[in-house]
Amino acid sequence: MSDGIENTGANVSLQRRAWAIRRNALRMGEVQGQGYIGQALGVADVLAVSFFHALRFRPQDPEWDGRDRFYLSIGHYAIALYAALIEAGVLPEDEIETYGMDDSRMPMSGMAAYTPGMEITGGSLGHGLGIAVGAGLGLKRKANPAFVYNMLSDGELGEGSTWEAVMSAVQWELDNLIAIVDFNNQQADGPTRAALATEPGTEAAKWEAFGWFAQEVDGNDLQALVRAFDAARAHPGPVPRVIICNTMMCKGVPFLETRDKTHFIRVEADEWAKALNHLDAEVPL
Ligand SMILES: Cc1ncc(C[n+]2csc(CCOP(=O)(O)OP(=O)(O)O)c2C)c(N)n1
Ligand SMILES: [Mg+2]
Repeated sequence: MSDGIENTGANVSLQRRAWAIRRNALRMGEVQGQGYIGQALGVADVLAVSFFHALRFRPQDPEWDGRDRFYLSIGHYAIALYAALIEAGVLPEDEIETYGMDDSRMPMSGMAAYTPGMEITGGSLGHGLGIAVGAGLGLKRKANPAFVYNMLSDGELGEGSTWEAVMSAVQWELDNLIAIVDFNNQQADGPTRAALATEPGTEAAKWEAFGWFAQEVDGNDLQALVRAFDAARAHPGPVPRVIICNTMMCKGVPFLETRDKTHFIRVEADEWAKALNHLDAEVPL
């Protein structure tokens, strides 16, 4: 491999990567009997494309200076990122059984100091994009060509600090910044649009109005995601880029997809096996 192209996805399909991410997340959820499983299942396709198509990184050297940064704003999505980092070989699979336990490297809310590949501590929502703006600016000043990806949630669009970061990124012409919004239309107490709508206009139009190159895609369609991630990286203008990913909470496990409250799920002991069996019934090549 040439220097820098370090993602390991060449011979494994993205379908298989997404399947493995869902499976790893379910196994972690089972350790605690509960967790942010709906988010992990929903965003698995976005993470598969991020880690196994878009990002340049070295699994054995997570702090390589040339890596693309992946900043997870949403600390409660840590289970999803661990699932991807395990599949990427940054974290070992046998640590799944420590998930959420004392002294684990995989606490339930993401902590940068604990976990290789967890670049920021994102539990207090609304700060990830601002941190990414600072990192993007720093990389440019050091002439480091790496990109900064920030995964944030639709709930974070209700935070004023997110929109300060949106404006700053344009001011600083951060063409190395790619925001990924997991728009599952859910937040802690119900539908996002009911809590604080970021419309009028489509979500993409809002970001465009601020000067971003914006795309809106089905976040559970791997091919659409590949196209959007490629276009985000290749866009020629001196502007930051956003991909708004419309995802479905609990995607891939039908009996969870239809649950009413999915922000934090408690799953009965026998249902974990049911969920895993459902995934295992059809293993993508
Ligand atoms: C600044 C801040 N306010 C409130 C919370 C509590 N909180 C944790 S997750 C969450 C929901 C945020 O929306 P979103 O991330 O879209 O939720 P999800 O899609 O995961 O249900 C809230 C309000 C927090 N972590 N940080
Ligand atoms: Mg949400």
